[in-house]
Amino acid sequence: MPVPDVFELARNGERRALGRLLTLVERGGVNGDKVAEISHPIAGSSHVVGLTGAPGAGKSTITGRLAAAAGLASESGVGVVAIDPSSPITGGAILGDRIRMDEVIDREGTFVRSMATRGSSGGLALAVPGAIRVLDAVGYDPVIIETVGVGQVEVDIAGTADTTIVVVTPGWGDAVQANKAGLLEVADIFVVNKAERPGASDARRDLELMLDLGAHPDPNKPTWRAPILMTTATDGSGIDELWDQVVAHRSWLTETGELLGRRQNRDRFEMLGRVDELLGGLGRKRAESEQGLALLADVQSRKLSPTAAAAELLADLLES
Ligand SMILES: Nc1nc2c(ncn2[C@@H]2O[C@H](COP(=O)(O)OP(=O)(O)O)[C@@H](O)[C@H]2O)c(=O)[nH]1
Ligand SMILES: [Mg+2]
Repeated sequence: MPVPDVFELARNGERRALGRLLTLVERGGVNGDKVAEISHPIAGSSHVVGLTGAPGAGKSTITGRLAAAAGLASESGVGVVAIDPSSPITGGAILGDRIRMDEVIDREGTFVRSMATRGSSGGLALAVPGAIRVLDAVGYDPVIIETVGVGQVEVDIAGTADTTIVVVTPGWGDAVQANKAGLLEVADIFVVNKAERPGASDARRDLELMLDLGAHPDPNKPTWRAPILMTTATDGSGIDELWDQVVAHRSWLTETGELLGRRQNRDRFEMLGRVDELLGGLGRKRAESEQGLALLADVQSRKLSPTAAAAELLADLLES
């Protein structure tokens, strides 16, 4: 079936059609491009919420709860993208996450998609914005992205989401770890999950101290002080408050014009990412040509440096 027809079905609520579109996005190539071409003009109105934090912090459980809270508040369905860096060997983790989410998610209103690093051409960095765009275009709002912390996967969550939630847990210096990983600067909202455990208020205080130390508000720019929320995702306590803060952050983004700025940045990064991908692809193809192999032989016999060879290859490519 042609891509526009699949897209129409997905817009009419056909979940299998939506699943197909996401698969095309993951695979990349001509059909993936077609999906982007159709979805981009009509996407852009959904709120993209990112959740990040260490494995086991409770991101999936929170995501499920948050999706349920969002589902009550919104007439459009809630889209969830769970990014799992697992290799196929530990692929069970993906299923584990999905089952846990399904326990709390209303199956009708919510669409959950797991994406792994394997199987996507151009990598997740390109596939994830594409998946968000599709969910947005077919009417899911909000779209929630769950991913492990910065530096562990190639997806830059703060560069992808409108609102970034950083999840920490009590007891093992999570706040300090988050700080080291650069998560303090990118967090719009902090969650101390497993708040029923001892040390939860210490974790909160650590975060507050670090936020105070790192705070250098620019008087000429609107500032948002990231709130710190306490949740126990397993029984749902604190989730309504978390959802309220997500909504408040969205309003702040809109009122200050920050939303537009973040999205313009996102478009810019995505376009540049595509430039890298396209040029890289063309260059690698060219490297297989007769001329490319001759250049490689020169590099291997140390007549030519790798950089000089690459420049020569690209110069010819750009001319043709
Ligand atoms: N005690 C407690 N356990 C929790 C809480 N939230 C999640 N968990 C458990 O922590 C484990 C990891 O949760 P999961 O949502 O998969 O974490 P993720 O790896 O960050 O996605 C699971 O066994 C959850 O049931 C909580 O608030 N309190
Ligand atoms: Mg998870």
